[in-house]
Amino acid sequence: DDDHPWWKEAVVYQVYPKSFNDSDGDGIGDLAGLARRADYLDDLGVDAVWLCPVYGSPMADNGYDISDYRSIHPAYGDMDDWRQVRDVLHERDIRLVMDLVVNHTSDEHEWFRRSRREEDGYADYYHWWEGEPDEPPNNWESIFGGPAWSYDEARGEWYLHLFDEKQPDLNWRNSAVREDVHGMMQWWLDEGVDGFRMDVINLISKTEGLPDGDPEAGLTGAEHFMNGPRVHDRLREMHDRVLDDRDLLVVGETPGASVADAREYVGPNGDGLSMVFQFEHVTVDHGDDKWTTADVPLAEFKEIIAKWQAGLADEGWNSVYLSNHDQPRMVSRFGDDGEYRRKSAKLLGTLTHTLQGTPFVYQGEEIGMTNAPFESPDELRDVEAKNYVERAVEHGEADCYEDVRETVEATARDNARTPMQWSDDTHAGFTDGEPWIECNPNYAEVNVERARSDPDSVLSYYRELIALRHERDLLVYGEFELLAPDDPDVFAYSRRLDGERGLIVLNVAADATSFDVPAEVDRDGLELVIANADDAPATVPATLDLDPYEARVYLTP
Ligand code: TEU
Repeated sequence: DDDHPWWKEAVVYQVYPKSFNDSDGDGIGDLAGLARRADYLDDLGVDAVWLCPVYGSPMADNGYDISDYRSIHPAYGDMDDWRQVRDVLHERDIRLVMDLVVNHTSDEHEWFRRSRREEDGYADYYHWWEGEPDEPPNNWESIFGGPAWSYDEARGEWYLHLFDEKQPDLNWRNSAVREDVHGMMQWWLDEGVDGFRMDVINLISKTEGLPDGDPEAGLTGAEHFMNGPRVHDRLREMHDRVLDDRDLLVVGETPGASVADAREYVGPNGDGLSMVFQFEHVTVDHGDDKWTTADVPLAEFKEIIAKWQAGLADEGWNSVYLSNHDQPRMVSRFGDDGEYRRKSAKLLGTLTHTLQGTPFVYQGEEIGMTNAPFESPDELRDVEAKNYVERAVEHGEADCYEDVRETVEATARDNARTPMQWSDDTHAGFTDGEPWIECNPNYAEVNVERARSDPDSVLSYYRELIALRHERDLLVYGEFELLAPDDPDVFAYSRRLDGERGLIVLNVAADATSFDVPAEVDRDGLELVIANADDAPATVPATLDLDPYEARVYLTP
Protein backbone atom coordinates (compact mmCIF):
# COMPACT_ATOMS: atom_id res chain seq x y z
CA ASP A 1 0.00 0.00 0.00
CA ASP A 2 0.96 3.68 -0.12
CA ASP A 3 2.47 3.74 3.37
CA HIS A 4 4.36 0.51 2.87
CA PRO A 5 5.86 0.60 -0.63
CA TRP A 6 8.21 -2.26 -1.50
CA TRP A 7 11.23 0.00 -1.56
CA LYS A 8 10.91 0.87 2.13
CA GLU A 9 11.16 -2.81 3.03
CA ALA A 10 13.88 -3.60 0.51
CA VAL A 11 17.60 -4.07 0.83
CA VAL A 12 19.30 -2.78 -2.31
CA TYR A 13 22.57 -4.14 -3.70
CA GLN A 14 24.72 -1.80 -5.78
CA VAL A 15 26.60 -3.27 -8.74
CA TYR A 16 29.54 -1.46 -10.34
CA PRO A 17 29.51 -3.48 -13.54
CA LYS A 18 33.03 -2.82 -14.68
CA SER A 19 34.37 -4.57 -11.57
CA PHE A 20 31.69 -7.15 -10.77
CA ASN A 21 32.19 -10.22 -12.96
CA ASP A 22 33.82 -10.68 -16.36
CA SER A 23 32.39 -13.46 -18.54
CA ASP A 24 34.52 -13.07 -21.67
CA GLY A 25 38.07 -12.51 -20.49
CA ASP A 26 38.54 -8.92 -21.68
CA GLY A 27 39.27 -7.82 -18.12
CA ILE A 28 36.08 -5.77 -17.86
CA GLY A 29 33.01 -6.95 -15.99
CA ASP A 30 29.89 -7.39 -18.12
CA LEU A 31 26.16 -8.09 -18.11
CA ALA A 32 26.54 -11.79 -18.87
CA GLY A 33 28.87 -11.96 -15.88
CA LEU A 34 26.29 -10.24 -13.71
CA ALA A 35 23.53 -12.58 -14.88
CA ARG A 36 25.66 -15.54 -13.74
CA ARG A 37 25.71 -14.13 -10.23
CA ALA A 38 21.93 -13.83 -9.89
CA ASP A 39 21.87 -16.84 -7.58
CA TYR A 40 24.52 -15.26 -5.41
CA LEU A 41 22.36 -12.15 -4.99
CA ASP A 42 19.27 -14.25 -4.38
CA ASP A 43 21.08 -16.25 -1.75
CA LEU A 44 22.22 -13.06 -0.03
CA GLY A 45 18.55 -12.09 0.09
CA VAL A 46 18.58 -8.65 -1.51
CA ASP A 47 15.41 -7.26 -3.08
CA ALA A 48 16.79 -4.93 -5.75
CA VAL A 49 19.92 -4.22 -7.72
CA TRP A 50 21.05 -0.70 -8.56
CA LEU A 51 23.17 -1.05 -11.65
CA CYS A 52 25.69 1.73 -12.32
CA PRO A 53 25.82 3.00 -15.93
CA VAL A 54 26.19 0.41 -18.70
CA TYR A 55 25.29 2.69 -21.60
CA GLY A 56 27.27 3.78 -24.64
CA SER A 57 30.19 5.85 -23.36
CA PRO A 58 33.80 6.77 -24.13
CA MET A 59 34.46 5.94 -20.44
CA ALA A 60 36.14 9.16 -19.36
CA ASP A 61 34.31 8.64 -16.04
CA ASN A 62 33.51 4.92 -16.26
CA GLY A 63 30.17 5.38 -17.93
CA TYR A 64 29.00 8.52 -16.08
CA ASP A 65 29.79 10.17 -19.41
CA ILE A 66 27.06 8.81 -21.66
CA SER A 67 27.21 9.05 -25.45
CA ASP A 68 24.11 6.93 -26.10
CA TYR A 69 21.36 6.49 -23.51
CA ARG A 70 19.58 3.78 -25.45
CA SER A 71 22.35 1.31 -26.06
CA ILE A 72 24.74 -0.82 -24.03
CA HIS A 73 28.49 -0.31 -24.12
CA PRO A 74 29.91 -3.21 -26.18
CA ALA A 75 32.31 -4.18 -23.38
CA TYR A 76 29.23 -4.86 -21.23
CA GLY A 77 27.25 -6.66 -23.95
CA ASP A 78 24.10 -5.56 -25.76
CA MET A 79 20.38 -5.03 -25.10
CA ASP A 80 19.74 -8.78 -25.21
CA ASP A 81 22.28 -9.26 -22.43
CA TRP A 82 20.60 -6.48 -20.49
CA ARG A 83 17.19 -8.14 -20.93
CA GLN A 84 18.75 -11.37 -19.75
CA VAL A 85 19.90 -9.63 -16.55
CA ARG A 86 16.46 -8.12 -16.07
CA ASP A 87 14.80 -11.50 -16.53
CA VAL A 88 17.09 -13.56 -14.29
CA LEU A 89 16.66 -10.95 -11.55
CA HIS A 90 12.90 -10.70 -11.96
CA GLU A 91 12.58 -14.51 -11.89
CA ARG A 92 14.12 -14.30 -8.43
CA ASP A 93 11.92 -11.37 -7.34
CA ILE A 94 14.85 -8.99 -7.46
CA ARG A 95 14.05 -5.62 -8.96
CA LEU A 96 16.37 -3.70 -11.26
CA VAL A 97 17.08 0.01 -10.75
CA MET A 98 19.05 1.82 -13.45
CA ASP A 99 21.41 4.77 -13.14
CA LEU A 100 20.05 7.93 -14.74
CA VAL A 101 22.79 10.42 -15.58
CA VAL A 102 21.16 13.54 -16.98
CA ASN A 103 22.93 16.49 -15.41
CA HIS A 104 25.46 16.00 -18.18
CA THR A 105 26.21 13.82 -21.19
CA SER A 106 29.46 12.86 -22.85
CA ASP A 107 30.95 15.39 -25.26
CA GLU A 108 30.68 12.51 -27.73
CA HIS A 109 26.89 12.39 -27.42
CA GLU A 110 25.11 13.28 -30.65
CA TRP A 111 23.38 16.19 -28.87
CA PHE A 112 26.73 17.76 -28.04
CA ARG A 113 28.16 17.19 -31.51
CA ARG A 114 25.13 18.96 -32.95
CA SER A 115 25.22 21.66 -30.34
CA ARG A 116 28.84 22.50 -30.97
CA ARG A 117 27.95 22.88 -34.68
CA GLU A 118 24.95 25.02 -33.66
CA GLU A 119 22.60 22.80 -35.64
CA ASP A 120 18.94 23.70 -35.73
CA GLY A 121 17.25 22.96 -32.45
CA TYR A 122 20.46 21.93 -30.68
CA ALA A 123 22.36 25.20 -30.20
CA ASP A 124 21.01 25.64 -26.65
CA TYR A 125 21.22 22.03 -25.43
CA TYR A 126 24.20 22.91 -23.22
CA HIS A 127 25.50 25.95 -21.33
CA TRP A 128 27.45 27.89 -23.93
CA TRP A 129 29.05 31.26 -23.28
CA GLU A 130 30.80 33.70 -25.57
CA GLY A 131 34.12 35.19 -24.53
CA GLU A 132 37.85 35.32 -25.00
CA PRO A 133 39.57 31.92 -24.99
CA ASP A 134 41.76 32.95 -22.06
CA GLU A 135 38.97 34.12 -19.75
CA PRO A 136 36.36 31.66 -18.49
CA PRO A 137 32.84 33.12 -18.09
CA ASN A 138 32.83 32.77 -14.29
CA ASN A 139 34.85 31.37 -11.40
CA TRP A 140 32.96 28.11 -10.88
CA GLU A 141 35.08 25.09 -10.05
CA SER A 142 34.74 21.58 -11.39
CA ILE A 143 34.04 18.86 -8.81
CA PHE A 144 36.98 16.97 -10.33
CA GLY A 145 39.32 19.97 -9.88
CA GLY A 146 40.15 23.00 -12.03
CA PRO A 147 37.73 25.38 -13.74
CA ALA A 148 34.20 24.22 -14.63
CA TRP A 149 34.57 25.68 -18.12
CA SER A 150 36.35 24.59 -21.27
CA TYR A 151 36.76 26.55 -24.47
CA ASP A 152 35.48 24.77 -27.55
CA GLU A 153 37.51 25.68 -30.65
CA ALA A 154 34.85 24.40 -33.05
CA ARG A 155 32.11 26.70 -31.79
CA GLY A 156 34.45 29.39 -30.52
CA GLU A 157 32.65 29.50 -27.16
CA TRP A 158 32.98 28.23 -23.61
CA TYR A 159 30.86 25.35 -22.28
CA LEU A 160 30.11 24.42 -18.67
CA HIS A 161 31.09 21.09 -17.12
CA LEU A 162 30.68 20.58 -13.38
CA PHE A 163 32.68 17.35 -13.74
CA ASP A 164 35.25 16.38 -16.40
CA GLU A 165 35.64 18.41 -19.59
CA LYS A 166 34.24 15.36 -21.35
CA GLN A 167 30.99 15.75 -19.35
CA PRO A 168 29.26 18.94 -20.57
CA ASP A 169 26.24 19.99 -18.48
CA LEU A 170 22.86 19.86 -20.18
CA ASN A 171 20.80 23.05 -20.24
CA TRP A 172 17.63 22.16 -18.35
CA ARG A 173 16.05 25.52 -19.15
CA ASN A 174 15.56 24.17 -22.66
CA SER A 175 12.26 22.27 -22.84
CA ALA A 176 13.55 20.19 -25.77
CA VAL A 177 16.27 18.81 -23.47
CA ARG A 178 13.67 17.92 -20.87
CA GLU A 179 11.45 16.20 -23.43
CA ASP A 180 14.37 14.18 -24.75
CA VAL A 181 15.25 13.07 -21.22
CA HIS A 182 11.64 12.17 -20.42
CA GLY A 183 11.36 10.19 -23.65
CA MET A 184 14.49 8.28 -22.82
CA MET A 185 13.22 7.47 -19.30
CA GLN A 186 9.94 6.29 -20.76
CA TRP A 187 11.86 4.03 -23.12
CA TRP A 188 13.66 2.34 -20.22
CA LEU A 189 10.44 2.03 -18.24
CA ASP A 190 8.90 0.26 -21.22
CA GLU A 191 11.85 -2.14 -21.03
CA GLY A 192 10.75 -3.04 -17.53
CA VAL A 193 13.06 -1.17 -15.17
CA ASP A 194 11.87 -0.81 -11.57
CA GLY A 195 13.34 2.56 -10.75
CA PHE A 196 16.12 5.05 -11.21
CA ARG A 197 19.08 6.26 -9.21
CA MET A 198 19.41 9.85 -10.40
CA ASP A 199 23.00 10.97 -10.62
CA VAL A 200 23.65 14.42 -9.06
CA ILE A 201 20.04 15.32 -9.75
CA ASN A 202 20.21 18.38 -7.48
CA LEU A 203 22.75 20.03 -9.80
CA ILE A 204 20.51 20.34 -12.87
CA SER A 205 19.30 23.90 -12.24
CA LYS A 206 21.76 26.79 -12.38
CA THR A 207 21.25 30.41 -11.34
CA GLU A 208 20.12 32.49 -14.32
CA GLY A 209 23.04 34.43 -15.78
CA LEU A 210 25.61 32.08 -14.23
CA PRO A 211 27.09 34.65 -11.80
CA ASP A 212 30.42 34.23 -9.99
CA GLY A 213 30.40 32.18 -6.81
CA ASP A 214 31.85 33.06 -3.43
CA PRO A 215 35.51 31.98 -3.68
CA GLU A 216 35.73 31.52 0.09
CA ALA A 217 32.89 29.01 0.33
CA GLY A 218 34.09 25.44 -0.34
CA LEU A 219 33.52 24.49 -3.95
CA THR A 220 33.33 27.80 -5.81
CA GLY A 221 29.95 28.35 -7.47
CA ALA A 222 28.10 25.63 -5.55
CA GLU A 223 25.51 28.10 -4.24
CA HIS A 224 24.54 28.64 -7.90
CA PHE A 225 24.12 25.01 -8.90
CA MET A 226 23.44 22.86 -5.82
CA ASN A 227 19.71 22.65 -5.11
CA GLY A 228 19.34 25.45 -7.67
CA PRO A 229 16.37 27.73 -8.30
CA ARG A 230 14.25 25.52 -10.60
CA VAL A 231 15.27 22.06 -9.44
CA HIS A 232 11.91 21.31 -7.83
CA ASP A 233 9.97 22.45 -10.91
CA ARG A 234 12.09 20.15 -13.06
CA LEU A 235 11.57 17.16 -10.78
CA ARG A 236 7.86 17.72 -10.42
CA GLU A 237 7.49 17.93 -14.17
CA MET A 238 9.45 14.70 -14.54
CA HIS A 239 7.31 13.07 -11.91
CA ASP A 240 4.04 14.14 -13.52
CA ARG A 241 5.06 13.23 -17.03
CA VAL A 242 7.02 10.04 -16.47
CA LEU A 243 7.10 8.59 -12.97
CA ASP A 244 3.62 9.07 -11.54
CA ASP A 245 1.48 6.02 -10.76
CA ARG A 246 4.24 3.52 -11.19
CA ASP A 247 5.63 1.45 -8.41
CA LEU A 248 9.21 2.71 -8.69
CA LEU A 249 12.19 3.23 -6.43
CA VAL A 250 13.48 6.69 -7.30
CA VAL A 251 16.55 7.77 -5.40
CA GLY A 252 18.14 11.11 -6.08
CA GLU A 253 21.83 11.59 -5.46
CA THR A 254 22.01 15.01 -3.79
CA PRO A 255 25.45 16.12 -2.60
CA GLY A 256 25.26 19.13 -0.32
CA ALA A 257 21.56 18.65 0.49
CA SER A 258 20.45 19.48 4.03
CA VAL A 259 17.57 17.77 5.82
CA ALA A 260 15.36 20.71 4.83
CA ASP A 261 16.36 20.31 1.18
CA ALA A 262 15.71 16.57 1.36
CA ARG A 263 12.19 17.14 2.67
CA GLU A 264 11.44 19.04 -0.50
CA TYR A 265 12.64 16.16 -2.68
CA VAL A 266 10.90 13.32 -0.82
CA GLY A 267 7.80 12.84 1.22
CA PRO A 268 4.12 13.52 0.68
CA ASN A 269 4.53 17.14 -0.40
CA GLY A 270 7.88 16.63 -2.07
CA ASP A 271 8.88 16.22 -5.69
CA GLY A 272 8.04 12.54 -5.82
CA LEU A 273 11.44 11.02 -5.09
CA SER A 274 11.38 7.96 -2.82
CA MET A 275 14.58 8.99 -1.05
CA VAL A 276 17.87 10.79 -1.56
CA PHE A 277 21.50 9.96 -1.03
CA GLN A 278 22.72 12.66 1.34
CA PHE A 279 26.44 13.21 1.96
CA GLU A 280 26.75 14.70 5.43
CA HIS A 281 27.80 11.50 7.16
CA VAL A 282 30.36 10.62 4.46
CA THR A 283 31.98 14.04 4.55
CA VAL A 284 32.24 14.16 8.36
CA ASP A 285 35.93 13.23 8.12
CA HIS A 286 36.74 15.76 5.36
CA GLY A 287 38.67 18.97 5.93
CA ASP A 288 38.60 21.69 3.29
CA ASP A 289 38.00 19.00 0.71
CA LYS A 290 38.00 15.22 0.45
CA TRP A 291 41.79 15.12 0.14
CA THR A 292 42.28 16.49 3.64
CA THR A 293 40.80 13.83 5.84
CA ALA A 294 40.89 13.05 9.53
CA ASP A 295 39.66 10.20 11.73
CA VAL A 296 35.90 9.90 11.87
CA PRO A 297 34.66 11.83 14.96
CA LEU A 298 32.06 9.41 16.33
CA ALA A 299 30.00 11.88 18.37
CA GLU A 300 29.55 14.13 15.36
CA PHE A 301 28.82 11.17 13.11
CA LYS A 302 26.10 9.97 15.50
CA GLU A 303 24.60 13.43 15.65
CA ILE A 304 24.37 13.59 11.85
CA ILE A 305 22.73 10.18 11.62
CA ALA A 306 20.28 11.08 14.40
CA LYS A 307 19.42 14.37 12.71
CA TRP A 308 18.58 12.61 9.44
CA GLN A 309 16.66 9.85 11.20
CA ALA A 310 14.49 12.42 12.96
CA GLY A 311 14.27 14.81 10.02
CA LEU A 312 12.73 12.29 7.66
CA ALA A 313 10.91 10.11 10.19
CA ASP A 314 7.39 11.31 9.60
CA GLU A 315 7.63 12.87 6.19
CA GLY A 316 9.91 11.25 3.72
CA TRP A 317 12.29 8.36 4.00
CA ASN A 318 16.03 7.82 4.41
CA SER A 319 18.48 5.89 2.32
CA VAL A 320 21.14 4.28 4.49
CA TYR A 321 24.63 3.71 3.15
CA LEU A 322 28.26 3.85 4.23
CA SER A 323 29.85 2.89 0.95
CA ASN A 324 29.40 3.14 -2.79
CA HIS A 325 31.59 3.40 -5.90
CA ASP A 326 32.69 6.96 -4.98
CA GLN A 327 33.70 6.30 -1.38
CA PRO A 328 36.65 4.47 0.13
CA ARG A 329 35.82 1.03 1.52
CA MET A 330 33.74 1.40 4.67
CA VAL A 331 35.63 -1.09 6.80
CA SER A 332 38.88 0.80 6.17
CA ARG A 333 37.28 4.14 6.89
CA PHE A 334 34.81 3.60 9.73
CA GLY A 335 36.11 0.28 11.05
CA ASP A 336 39.45 -1.48 11.17
CA ASP A 337 40.75 -3.34 8.14
CA GLY A 338 43.51 -5.14 10.09
CA GLU A 339 42.98 -7.26 13.16
CA TYR A 340 39.27 -6.44 13.47
CA ARG A 341 38.32 -6.54 9.80
CA ARG A 342 35.58 -9.12 10.12
CA LYS A 343 34.31 -7.87 13.42
CA SER A 344 34.11 -4.23 12.38
CA ALA A 345 32.63 -5.05 8.96
CA LYS A 346 29.84 -6.88 10.80
CA LEU A 347 29.38 -3.94 13.16
CA LEU A 348 29.00 -1.50 10.28
CA GLY A 349 26.54 -3.83 8.55
CA THR A 350 24.58 -3.99 11.80
CA LEU A 351 24.36 -0.21 11.76
CA THR A 352 23.11 0.10 8.18
CA HIS A 353 20.52 -2.66 8.61
CA THR A 354 19.06 -1.40 11.89
CA LEU A 355 18.43 2.24 11.07
CA GLN A 356 15.14 3.54 9.72
CA GLY A 357 15.45 3.78 5.96
CA THR A 358 16.45 1.61 3.04
CA PRO A 359 19.89 -0.04 3.32
CA PHE A 360 22.19 -0.03 0.30
CA VAL A 361 24.92 -2.66 0.18
CA TYR A 362 27.82 -1.89 -2.15
CA GLN A 363 29.42 -4.86 -3.90
CA GLY A 364 32.16 -6.44 -1.80
CA GLU A 365 30.97 -4.78 1.41
CA GLU A 366 29.23 -8.04 2.29
CA ILE A 367 32.59 -9.87 2.40
CA GLY A 368 34.39 -7.01 4.14
CA MET A 369 36.48 -5.84 1.17
CA THR A 370 39.06 -3.21 2.13
CA ASN A 371 40.92 -0.27 0.63
CA ALA A 372 43.77 -1.25 -1.67
CA PRO A 373 47.41 -0.21 -2.02
CA PHE A 374 48.25 2.03 -4.99
CA GLU A 375 52.01 1.91 -5.11
CA SER A 376 52.38 4.15 -8.12
CA PRO A 377 50.11 6.69 -9.81
CA ASP A 378 50.07 4.34 -12.84
CA GLU A 379 47.89 2.00 -10.82
CA LEU A 380 45.17 4.64 -10.48
CA ARG A 381 42.35 4.58 -13.00
CA ASP A 382 39.99 7.28 -11.76
CA VAL A 383 40.04 10.70 -13.41
CA GLU A 384 39.43 12.41 -10.06
CA ALA A 385 42.41 10.78 -8.30
CA LYS A 386 44.68 11.25 -11.30
CA ASN A 387 43.77 14.94 -11.49
CA TYR A 388 44.43 15.32 -7.79
CA VAL A 389 47.92 13.81 -7.97
CA GLU A 390 48.79 15.82 -11.07
CA ARG A 391 47.62 19.10 -9.56
CA ALA A 392 49.26 18.48 -6.17
CA VAL A 393 52.62 18.02 -7.91
CA GLU A 394 52.00 20.87 -10.35
CA HIS A 395 51.05 23.30 -7.58
CA GLY A 396 54.03 22.27 -5.49
CA GLU A 397 51.97 20.79 -2.63
CA ALA A 398 53.87 17.58 -3.24
CA ASP A 399 57.26 16.78 -4.77
CA CYS A 400 56.25 13.37 -5.97
CA TYR A 401 53.58 10.69 -5.68
CA GLU A 402 55.04 9.31 -2.44
CA ASP A 403 54.11 12.59 -0.71
CA VAL A 404 50.40 12.13 -1.45
CA ARG A 405 50.25 8.37 -1.54
CA GLU A 406 48.81 7.99 1.95
CA THR A 407 46.05 10.46 1.14
CA VAL A 408 45.28 8.75 -2.15
CA GLU A 409 45.15 5.33 -0.53
CA ALA A 410 42.77 6.57 2.15
CA THR A 411 40.50 8.50 -0.17
CA ALA A 412 40.60 7.59 -3.86
CA ARG A 413 37.48 6.22 -5.51
CA ASP A 414 39.67 3.48 -7.00
CA ASN A 415 39.49 1.77 -3.58
CA ALA A 416 35.87 0.90 -4.24
CA ARG A 417 36.49 -0.14 -7.80
CA THR A 418 39.00 -2.97 -7.52
CA PRO A 419 37.49 -6.23 -8.79
CA MET A 420 34.93 -8.15 -6.76
CA GLN A 421 36.76 -10.95 -4.97
CA TRP A 422 34.98 -14.18 -5.85
CA SER A 423 37.67 -16.73 -5.03
CA ASP A 424 41.40 -17.24 -4.50
CA ASP A 425 41.89 -18.09 -8.22
CA THR A 426 44.00 -15.81 -10.40
CA HIS A 427 42.59 -12.25 -10.37
CA ALA A 428 40.19 -13.23 -7.60
CA GLY A 429 38.06 -15.22 -10.03
CA PHE A 430 36.88 -11.93 -11.52
CA THR A 431 38.38 -12.46 -14.99
CA ASP A 432 40.39 -14.94 -17.07
CA GLY A 433 42.15 -12.00 -18.71
CA GLU A 434 44.01 -8.98 -17.37
CA PRO A 435 41.73 -6.91 -15.12
CA TRP A 436 41.28 -3.24 -16.08
CA ILE A 437 42.34 -2.31 -12.52
CA GLU A 438 44.52 -4.45 -10.24
CA CYS A 439 42.85 -6.71 -7.71
CA ASN A 440 43.33 -5.98 -4.05
CA PRO A 441 46.22 -8.30 -3.10
CA ASN A 442 44.27 -9.59 -0.08
CA TYR A 443 41.90 -11.63 -2.24
CA ALA A 444 43.38 -14.96 -1.19
CA GLU A 445 41.97 -14.29 2.25
CA VAL A 446 38.99 -12.08 1.48
CA ASN A 447 36.76 -13.76 -1.07
CA VAL A 448 33.23 -15.05 -1.57
CA GLU A 449 34.13 -18.71 -1.94
CA ARG A 450 35.87 -18.77 1.40
CA ALA A 451 33.19 -16.69 3.14
CA ARG A 452 30.40 -18.84 1.81
CA SER A 453 31.39 -21.97 3.64
CA ASP A 454 32.21 -20.17 6.89
CA PRO A 455 29.33 -19.55 9.30
CA ASP A 456 31.40 -16.84 11.03
CA SER A 457 32.11 -14.89 7.87
CA VAL A 458 30.97 -11.35 7.16
CA LEU A 459 28.91 -12.80 4.32
CA SER A 460 27.01 -15.20 6.57
CA TYR A 461 26.34 -12.34 8.97
CA TYR A 462 25.00 -10.11 6.19
CA ARG A 463 22.68 -12.89 5.09
CA GLU A 464 21.33 -13.02 8.64
CA LEU A 465 21.01 -9.24 8.88
CA ILE A 466 19.05 -9.06 5.65
CA ALA A 467 16.75 -11.89 6.73
CA LEU A 468 16.18 -10.18 10.07
CA ARG A 469 15.33 -6.95 8.33
CA HIS A 470 12.71 -8.80 6.30
CA GLU A 471 11.24 -10.46 9.38
CA ARG A 472 10.86 -7.40 11.54
CA ASP A 473 8.83 -4.32 10.63
CA LEU A 474 10.26 -2.80 13.78
CA LEU A 475 13.66 -2.53 12.07
CA VAL A 476 12.17 -1.00 8.93
CA TYR A 477 9.61 1.40 10.35
CA GLY A 478 10.35 1.74 14.05
CA GLU A 479 11.07 5.15 15.52
CA PHE A 480 14.77 5.83 16.14
CA GLU A 481 16.14 7.40 19.27
CA LEU A 482 19.82 8.09 19.90
CA LEU A 483 21.10 7.02 23.34
CA ALA A 484 24.17 8.39 25.13
CA PRO A 485 24.92 10.95 22.38
CA ASP A 486 28.21 12.04 23.97
CA ASP A 487 29.72 8.59 24.38
CA PRO A 488 32.81 8.82 22.13
CA ASP A 489 33.04 5.06 21.48
CA VAL A 490 29.59 3.55 21.67
CA PHE A 491 26.84 4.14 19.13
CA ALA A 492 23.63 3.06 20.86
CA TYR A 493 20.01 3.65 19.93
CA SER A 494 16.56 2.32 20.45
CA ARG A 495 13.79 1.49 17.99
CA ARG A 496 10.09 1.46 18.78
CA LEU A 497 7.01 0.43 16.81
CA ASP A 498 3.63 0.01 18.47
CA GLY A 499 4.39 -2.41 21.31
CA GLU A 500 7.69 -3.61 19.88
CA ARG A 501 11.05 -2.37 21.10
CA GLY A 502 14.68 -2.69 20.11
CA LEU A 503 18.07 -1.76 21.55
CA ILE A 504 21.17 -1.63 19.33
CA VAL A 505 24.60 -1.21 20.91
CA LEU A 506 27.76 -0.83 18.81
CA ASN A 507 31.24 -0.35 20.23
CA VAL A 508 32.89 1.56 17.39
CA ALA A 509 36.37 1.36 18.89
CA ALA A 510 39.38 -0.94 18.92
CA ASP A 511 39.30 -1.06 22.75
CA ALA A 512 37.00 -2.94 25.05
CA THR A 513 34.56 -0.76 26.94
CA SER A 514 31.52 -0.93 29.14
CA PHE A 515 28.20 0.71 28.49
CA ASP A 516 25.62 1.58 31.11
CA VAL A 517 22.20 1.19 29.62
CA PRO A 518 20.45 4.56 30.09
CA ALA A 519 17.55 4.61 32.53
CA GLU A 520 15.07 5.57 29.82
CA VAL A 521 15.51 2.14 28.20
CA ASP A 522 13.14 -0.58 29.37
CA ARG A 523 15.41 -3.65 29.40
CA ASP A 524 12.55 -5.96 30.17
CA GLY A 525 11.65 -8.45 27.47
CA LEU A 526 14.54 -7.59 25.17
CA GLU A 527 16.28 -10.62 23.67
CA LEU A 528 19.48 -10.93 21.71
CA VAL A 529 18.73 -11.60 18.02
CA ILE A 530 22.11 -11.05 16.40
CA ALA A 531 25.62 -10.19 17.60
CA ASN A 532 29.15 -10.39 16.26
CA ALA A 533 30.50 -12.05 19.41
CA ASP A 534 29.76 -15.57 20.66
CA ASP A 535 29.50 -14.76 24.31
CA ALA A 536 26.98 -11.91 24.27
CA PRO A 537 24.38 -12.41 27.02
CA ALA A 538 20.89 -13.30 25.79
CA THR A 539 19.16 -10.55 27.78
CA VAL A 540 20.18 -6.96 28.53
CA PRO A 541 22.31 -6.48 31.64
CA ALA A 542 22.41 -3.05 33.34
CA THR A 543 25.96 -2.66 32.11
CA LEU A 544 27.20 -4.18 28.88
CA ASP A 545 30.83 -5.28 28.69
CA LEU A 546 31.77 -4.86 25.08
CA ASP A 547 34.73 -6.26 23.16
CA PRO A 548 36.43 -4.14 20.51
CA TYR A 549 33.96 -3.53 17.67
CA GLU A 550 31.28 -5.59 19.37
CA ALA A 551 27.76 -5.19 18.00
CA ARG A 552 24.54 -6.43 19.58
CA VAL A 553 20.90 -6.18 18.60
CA TYR A 554 18.24 -6.83 21.25
CA LEU A 555 14.57 -6.90 20.27
CA THR A 556 11.31 -7.77 21.96
CA PRO A 557 9.95 -11.01 20.46
O1 TEU B 1 28.95 11.52 -8.13
C1 TEU B 1 28.59 12.81 -7.75
C2 TEU B 1 29.30 13.44 -6.70
O2 TEU B 1 28.76 14.26 -6.03
C3 TEU B 1 30.76 13.36 -6.57
O3 TEU B 1 31.09 14.50 -5.85
C4 TEU B 1 31.28 12.25 -5.84
O4 TEU B 1 30.76 12.25 -4.56
C5 TEU B 1 32.75 12.46 -5.83
O5 TEU B 1 33.21 11.79 -6.94
C6 TEU B 1 33.39 11.98 -4.61
O6 TEU B 1 34.74 12.11 -4.75
C7 TEU B 1 28.25 11.02 -9.23
C8 TEU B 1 28.67 9.60 -9.51
O7 TEU B 1 28.31 8.78 -8.45
C9 TEU B 1 30.14 9.61 -9.80
O8 TEU B 1 30.66 8.32 -9.98
C10 TEU B 1 30.34 10.44 -11.04
O9 TEU B 1 31.71 10.57 -11.29
C11 TEU B 1 29.72 11.83 -10.93
O10 TEU B 1 28.42 11.81 -10.38
C12 TEU B 1 29.59 12.45 -12.29
O11 TEU B 1 28.60 11.81 -13.02
